[in-house]
Amino acid sequence: KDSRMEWFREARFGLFIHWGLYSAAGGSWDGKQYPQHYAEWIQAWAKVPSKPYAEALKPKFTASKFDAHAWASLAKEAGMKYVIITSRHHEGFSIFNSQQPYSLKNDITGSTNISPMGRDLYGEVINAFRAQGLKAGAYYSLLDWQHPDSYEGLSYLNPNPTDYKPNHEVYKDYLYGQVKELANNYGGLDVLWLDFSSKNREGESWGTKRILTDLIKWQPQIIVNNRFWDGLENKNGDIGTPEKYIPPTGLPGMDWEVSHTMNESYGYSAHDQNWKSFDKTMRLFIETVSKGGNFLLNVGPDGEGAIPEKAVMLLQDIGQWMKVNSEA
Ligand code: FUL
Repeated sequence: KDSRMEWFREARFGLFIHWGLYSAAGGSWDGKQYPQHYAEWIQAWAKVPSKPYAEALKPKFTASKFDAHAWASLAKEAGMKYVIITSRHHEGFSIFNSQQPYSLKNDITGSTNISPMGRDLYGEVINAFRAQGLKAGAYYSLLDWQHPDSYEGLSYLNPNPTDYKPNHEVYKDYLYGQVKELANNYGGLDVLWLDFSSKNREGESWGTKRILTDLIKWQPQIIVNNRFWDGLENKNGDIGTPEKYIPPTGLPGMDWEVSHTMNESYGYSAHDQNWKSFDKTMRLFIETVSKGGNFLLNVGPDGEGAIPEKAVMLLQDIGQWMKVNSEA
């Protein structure tokens, strides 16, 4: 385990990217603004079934301004050592080109893969960051709001026909198949960041044993976070993942990483303008690192793939600070 954790313990600083259909909604639905926190939950906040959700947002999720190399340079210049990007969030739409059978139960037009034609946005990000020498990992949601065989969640919005009984085995195979693709089709996977199992949804609900047993064969160096309930070698995963919160005494006996947002939300929200100052961000960063954790700082690009200007500026300022303060 120590050898797997080596780079992570040195890394200290990473980039979290939340990017999916929700990014194209920008925190509003039908002209109504929803709370700043967690704009990637807009489908749940606005109670939108998957079909109209996908129909409204797919055309807006163009990635027309997206430049993977620019993102990677921005992160590298800021002193970051790794990236974690949402391959698929709770909404159930993937930015990687999955070959897994997807559900069209909700009459979703076309595929649940949302990369624009001919592209694989997840792959572009992973390759660009790895090319710059950064480690790269996938955030992958265990919850799925569109799959007919997933567990509860938003299924009340996408009711199955009354004679349909969800078969969770089908869903487990789907998870297994997608993780297999992420681990094998992109030249490497340094972290699998699963999100999340709740009470009464322990590892075996997701088919943990099978996934983890094979995952370590596919990627012997992989690090898995603790939101799967059962982790590799450690009941609670390789890394603890406090969210927008720094535990006062760190997480004794465990490697960990705090994810923090620059404004309030992880996913892009046009009306969330509550940006943290450079000073505030650095205080959080330094506090985290001084307590033994890594700082995973989030950006939420919009549906065109533009990172908000304020976020870009903050990363550039951090880069300046790093240059002045690094030992090298
Ligand atoms: C949470 C998710 O529900 C949020 O949307 C976000 O991805 C955060 C990092 O993890 O559990």
